[in-house]
Amino acid sequence: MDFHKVTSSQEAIDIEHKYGAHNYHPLPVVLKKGEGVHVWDVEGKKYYDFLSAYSAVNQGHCHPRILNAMYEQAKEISLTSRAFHNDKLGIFEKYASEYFDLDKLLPMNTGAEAVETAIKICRKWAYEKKGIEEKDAQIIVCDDNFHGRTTTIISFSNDEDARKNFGPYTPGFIKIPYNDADALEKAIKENKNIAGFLVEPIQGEAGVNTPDDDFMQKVRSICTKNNVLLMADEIQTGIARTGALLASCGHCTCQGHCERQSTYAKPDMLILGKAISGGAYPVSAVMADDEVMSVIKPGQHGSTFGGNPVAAMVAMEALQVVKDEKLAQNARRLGHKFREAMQEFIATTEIVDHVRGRGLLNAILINDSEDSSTAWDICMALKENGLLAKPTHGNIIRFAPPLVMDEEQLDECISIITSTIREFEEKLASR
Ligand code: IF1
Repeated sequence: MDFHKVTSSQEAIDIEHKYGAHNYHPLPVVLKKGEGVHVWDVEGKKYYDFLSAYSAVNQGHCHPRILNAMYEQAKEISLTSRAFHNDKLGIFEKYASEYFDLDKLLPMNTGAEAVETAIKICRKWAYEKKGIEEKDAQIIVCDDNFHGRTTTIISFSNDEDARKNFGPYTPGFIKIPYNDADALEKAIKENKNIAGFLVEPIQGEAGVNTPDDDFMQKVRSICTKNNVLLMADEIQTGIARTGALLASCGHCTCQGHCERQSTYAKPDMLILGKAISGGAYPVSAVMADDEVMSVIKPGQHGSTFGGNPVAAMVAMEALQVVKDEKLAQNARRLGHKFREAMQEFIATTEIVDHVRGRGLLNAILINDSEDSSTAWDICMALKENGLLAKPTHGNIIRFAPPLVMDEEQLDECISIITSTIREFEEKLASR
């Protein structure tokens, strides 16, 4: 069937505006093709992708091994539902269990579904294993969190855009400041019904809010001491993005010479999504040891697509690519280089306040108010100069290229970013 093909970016934008819900405000660029660190728009203009679909495309666009895994499985059988077994799910579960050193995996599709799954398991564990009275379980979360957009998840968000007029909200959550282990200890001491602590090892949407190096280690020991489940949302920070396999656990693929190995903590529940599939197919998962995962019995949780054979094969190949191509090591090395180069540049400009991040999850803070259009305007100028990035929360620009980037490409991108901001600053000064 020959469906209509758009002949211009503007036509695509117009059709989307007329027939699509307006739940996003994208940069005015229409992408048609992706390969590795590059994407092309409808008119054939080439860009460096510095967002990687919010860290889903860590392995690069259209990775041949991942695409092949998807095609080879899809032409055998794509979906069985869990009413029957399929010949790939168990293989994936075993592969992931050995890869992340946790006994079991519960497969879902989107990140929010995996976060919801973790919340349900945590509550069930609290009632059936910890002995908290049913319906009294409380889960501690952090200010400025982002864990997805379902009704329960936005119930504990403090982002008014994400939660306003979506009530009534789900109860059972207590908020503490991010990067504050003492506040966690205090909240647990003050409430006997604490079931778990849900946390991003680095807060992506909050603007790559990077905690103290020992934050996760501290919360690990507090949770252990108080029999509280540590739930690490690694949907955006996981799969080598921050220069280790996981931002919160020491199982990085550098075989132990990771400079931060000792500060890491292994979560009781590991929540994965996005790059677990290299962005080729929706795959997410919750992983936990038997003591926790055993609370889920047949018929108590599930999903039509969760654990389908295509998801299984795509995820295994995507995870194997991370190891074979040493993406964690590459992200760590190039991330240091990126932040050093940006620090040098920042010393020569008024418009950028600082750079922060780990591995290839970084952000710059623009010296302007949150509601100014400066960050957006800089991203528009970057787009003109062949690099795509998007502001998060007003005056912060997140920089997260695919982890397959090489040094020469990074040097070119650093040059595009610094020259664009320089140009932008000069234009501002001449007004
Ligand atoms: C959007 C943000 C990023 C996530 C973490 C769970 C999820 C996400 C740490 C849910 C998803 C995406 C969602 C997407 C934009 C993007 C995002 F800006 F929304 F906050 F990355 F920072 N935990 N993040 O980052 O996973 O259900 O989307 O598969 O909703 O606009 P999902």
